[in-house]
Amino acid sequence: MANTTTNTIYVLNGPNLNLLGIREPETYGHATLADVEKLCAAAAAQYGLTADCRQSNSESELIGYIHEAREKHVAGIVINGGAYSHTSIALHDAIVGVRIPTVEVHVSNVYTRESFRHHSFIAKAAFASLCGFGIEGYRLAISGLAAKIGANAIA
Ligand code: CA2
Repeated sequence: MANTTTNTIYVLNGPNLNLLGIREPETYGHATLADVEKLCAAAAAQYGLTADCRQSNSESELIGYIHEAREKHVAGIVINGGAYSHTSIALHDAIVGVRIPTVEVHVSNVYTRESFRHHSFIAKAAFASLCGFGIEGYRLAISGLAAKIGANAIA
């Protein structure tokens, strides 16, 4: 059977990102996860893509979503792995394993924060990483992903 990719992208948010806008606004801003998902839907639509947004506090569930992306022939992945970015070889391996173009996003500038946030296992598996743009980073990630997969802006 032909392995045709769909026009769906997965936007995956990891642990504690459900708290966006609820606490620590000085670090993460005032926008909520619902705002992020709305932004992603609109940004994806500009390229004729559909953003399927998921959030999980479970490493295992996030790995399941990445595997599901391959089974469903998803065109690309935008992932904010939260703190698992800094710890999870398993997420790294899942992204490498599915061979789907993946962009890493962080809301905050992880390099101006604690040194334990300076390393990302996900970054080694992603074709690009963005941080420090606040939730605008998701729009930039989708735009870059669209270019990578050859999805053009629609009029
Ligand atoms: O800057 C990012 O997007 C992070 O991925 C956010 C993670 C953090 O562990 C990463 O180092 C960088 C944290 C998720 C959000 O956690 C919150 C906790 C309390 C209130 C609001 C958000």
